[in-house]
Amino acid sequence: MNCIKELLAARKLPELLEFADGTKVTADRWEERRLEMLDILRREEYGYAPPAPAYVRSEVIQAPKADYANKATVSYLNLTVPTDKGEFTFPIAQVVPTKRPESGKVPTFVLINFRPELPDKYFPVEDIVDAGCAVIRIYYNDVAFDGQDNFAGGIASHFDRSKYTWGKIGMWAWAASRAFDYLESVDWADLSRVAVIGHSRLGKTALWCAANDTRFAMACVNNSGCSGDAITRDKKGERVAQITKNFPFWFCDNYRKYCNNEYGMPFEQHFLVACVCPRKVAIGCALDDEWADPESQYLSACAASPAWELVGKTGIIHPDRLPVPGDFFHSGDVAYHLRAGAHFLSTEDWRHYLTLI
Ligand code: GTR
Repeated sequence: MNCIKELLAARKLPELLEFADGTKVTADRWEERRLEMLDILRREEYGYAPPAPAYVRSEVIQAPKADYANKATVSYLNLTVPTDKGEFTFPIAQVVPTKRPESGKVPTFVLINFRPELPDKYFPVEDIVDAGCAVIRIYYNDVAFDGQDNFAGGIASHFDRSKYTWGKIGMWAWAASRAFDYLESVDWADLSRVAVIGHSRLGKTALWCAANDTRFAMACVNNSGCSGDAITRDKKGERVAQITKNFPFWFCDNYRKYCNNEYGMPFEQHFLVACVCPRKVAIGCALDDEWADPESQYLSACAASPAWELVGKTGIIHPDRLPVPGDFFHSGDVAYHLRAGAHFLSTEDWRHYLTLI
């Protein structure tokens, strides 16, 4: 029996390795296909974002200070970017391990988080610096308010909606890319090992960010579920109808067309996962997170994997069965883990991501 193949066939997914005109995708044309899928996802789901700004200016607002038994240096900065309507500024926190290798450069996470506090239940600072990694933390409401404000505040108010149709997921993702712009100006970040990480709606954001911005070596996508990593067709828990009713401002207006019409979508969420190929994706799931649906997340990792195989990398390497809590499939470029417990970005999840960066 070929268990996973059968489960995938039942979802009747649109072809990953076929161009919209039906032509088969070959290894040398993978990038072309990736850009085609990104365009579909921008048009139908997340909206179009402005291009990268001409500059990112940084200003220290709280000078570097040793903390966490002096294992980390913590500072706070403002990042400022030009927009269509003047400059826009948002704060970041920066945590750099005091002990660094001879090169002085360390792998770095860009964490888009729900709260500005440090430490935070989703931000285990000591575990991260003990693993030799740095973090740039963005507090998402500093970029765009997570609520219905008719795009009147934050970065949204700096661009015309007739020009850019982006929803809030797109805005938070765009800000994470600005953090990468800033990293290009520091001497301590290993730019070949920068991961973007987020949980839940911010897991969707991390995945969308890495799909668009090829400078990120890895996306750590924690419990992202609906409109993130999970296959939408026949998904359990949250569906397009609920997410677009409760959070219409996360997406572009087109996405609403697919309420109760998932089979009409000319795309699926494994397209989004595959847009990170040939770089790494780490998908983290929780057993009790039925709203996200770990099975649909796993199937998505499996369905996206042929992209990596096409270009000579490895997709998810897994047994031919559904995962059980404690499973982690980390030997391929598409990594997946399932832990016990509820919807959360736990230190246990972080430990997986820290081994993968
Ligand atoms: C839920 C939402 C999910 C997920 C979650 C979160 O209410 O339905 O898609 O994003 O919020 O971000 O915590």
